[in-house]
Amino acid sequence: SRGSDRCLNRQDKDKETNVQVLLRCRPFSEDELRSNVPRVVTCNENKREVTVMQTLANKQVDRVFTFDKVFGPKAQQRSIYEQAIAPIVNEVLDGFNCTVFAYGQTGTGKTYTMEGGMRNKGGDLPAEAGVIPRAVRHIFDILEAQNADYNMKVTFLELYNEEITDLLSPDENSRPTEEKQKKPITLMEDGKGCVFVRGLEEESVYSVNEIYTLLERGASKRRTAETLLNKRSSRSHSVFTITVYVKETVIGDEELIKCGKLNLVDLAGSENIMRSGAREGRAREAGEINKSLLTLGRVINALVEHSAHVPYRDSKLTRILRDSLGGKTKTCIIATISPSAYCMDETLSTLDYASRAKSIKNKPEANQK
Ligand code: ADP
Ligand code: ZZD
Repeated sequence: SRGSDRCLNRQDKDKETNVQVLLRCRPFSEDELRSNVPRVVTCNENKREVTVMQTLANKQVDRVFTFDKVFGPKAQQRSIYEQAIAPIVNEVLDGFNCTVFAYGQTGTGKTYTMEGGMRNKGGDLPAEAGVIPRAVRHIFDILEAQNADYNMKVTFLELYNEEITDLLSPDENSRPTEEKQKKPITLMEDGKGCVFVRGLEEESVYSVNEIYTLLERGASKRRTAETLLNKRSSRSHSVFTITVYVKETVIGDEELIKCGKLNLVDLAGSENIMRSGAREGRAREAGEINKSLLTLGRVINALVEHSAHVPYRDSKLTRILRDSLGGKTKTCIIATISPSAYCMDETLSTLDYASRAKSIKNKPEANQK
């Protein structure tokens, strides 16, 4: 039904929503403060504006960008969660699929935003906890308060060099021998053209502590991979997915299950896009590393320009997250930047990319079961 896609009726048009784009600028680090690194970025949270101060031929030519929300260097993890992510989690519990992407140059706070740091172990959420642990806690709090009959599953994968690693698969060494054989991870398509990842460890979880144990396993698996290959984390994408099924209490004996999915995506550093374009002739690996990031940019461009062909099939990332770009999922992109003059070129490129993404339209639809 290609034709009907383009010829939307009034009712369909009403359901269209733009991809939400948020901007977060990190604070200067202690090192940067000590060495007096010049600042070129200023944020006006009330006006939702970011300004990059630029001098060209002795003339001040500032560039101003507007986003759906702007978070300056003082913004706390908690306030970003409450203002930007909590409403999304509520939609997941209403049966929608939602995706949050973090996009930006390495070192600008993608992982800090999505995962966060952990200073005070145990007990309550640390102030530095990011979107993932907060979303998990929030979902449990709501379901427990509703006394809901629910089932929750999580998966955590890393995509590096077009290869998927399961961050939750049990340690090879602690497995019984007959199970030691690695499950191959492949992308499969269902009858409706929806892509899913087959062979991933899918863990049912019933408490916040269980999830933390899984996150710890994921974080430690990733650290091992990073040790074996330096810089892997800046070149890889990680996708944490929570799927929630809630049994609806219906009058009569009909049983309804509401299902919602939340994808939390920490993308490879955006500097990898330009680099791979510039060094075409290098090792095949280098090109492959960034295929998913390059294709993501091409998919965004195709959607923005209403091209007839959107190259979703050209990379694993865009196949897995196809529905998040132009599909039925509600999508939010958090673009992260540094305030420093030394990062200005990358910052401008991130701001341009994020601005373009603002005009992508999705048609969110609640899941039916
Ligand atoms: P990325 O994932 O984009 O490469 P990181 O999340 O690793 O970047 O952040 C780089 C460094 O900056 C880390 O030490 C992180 O703790 C710190 N950082 C990033 N954003 C913030 C922030 N908003 N507040 C405080 N520290 C931050
Ligand atoms: N950003 C840290 C992990 C890292 O790169 O190692 S912080 C959060 C989401 C997904 C995976 C891990 C975490 C993280 C954590 C750290 C160490 C052990 C377990 C989990 C975390 C941080 C704050 C609250 C909960 C989890």
